[in-house]
Amino acid sequence: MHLYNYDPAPNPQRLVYFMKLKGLELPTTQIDLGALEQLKPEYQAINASGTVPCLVIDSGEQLTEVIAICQYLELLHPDTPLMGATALEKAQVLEWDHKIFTTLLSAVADMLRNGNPAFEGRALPGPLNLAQIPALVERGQVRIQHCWDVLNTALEGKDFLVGNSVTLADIDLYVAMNFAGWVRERVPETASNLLAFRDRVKALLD
Ligand SMILES: N[C@@H](CCC(=O)N[C@@H](CS)C(=O)NCC(=O)O)C(=O)O
Repeated sequence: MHLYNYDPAPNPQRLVYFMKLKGLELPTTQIDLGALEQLKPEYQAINASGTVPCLVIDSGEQLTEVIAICQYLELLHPDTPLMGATALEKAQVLEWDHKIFTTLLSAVADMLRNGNPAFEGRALPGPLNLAQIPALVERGQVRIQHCWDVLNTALEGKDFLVGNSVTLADIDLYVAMNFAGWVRERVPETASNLLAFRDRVKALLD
């Protein structure tokens, strides 16, 4: 197995933390997104979508979505389950993973990629050279504020999003909260459950 990743970027970070909690290490090549190595033909021959992470398994097949890579590693290494223990917990981890990806993480990405000149002509990851849409910056801000409310309520009386121990859902939320800092969107002081959650998960992950 070989992993292509870029540890500082948010989606790769979800996987880095997942593997850290599992105690897993894989041979890894860093694809430097800052140097646009993901756009080079050498990497596109490995992963045509030009995104990281990408896990190439021994058969030569690839997995290019964090959720699929985590699921694969969870099944191969079921000790220290990070994707739920019961049928309901497993479904809840997927539910939160999808929700966080499509709401908070996507809103932060919209703000970053549509507002920062570094992403001109590359407003979405991948091979399409799409123009920025400045209105998505303001929309992203509104979406993020809404997410803080929803997540703060979801964490009322709970240490973790699902069950009684840390899961991929918590990793996703922690990474997305830090990613929001990239666009200077801070969790409001009133969102006390969310702030306590961040400290709790940070102590486990960092
Ligand atoms: N669907 C992918 C998303 C991966 C993704 O968007 N990765 C970003 C880094 S956070 C990327 O590769 N960006 C490349 C680019 O901006 O060209 C997943 O969940 O793994």
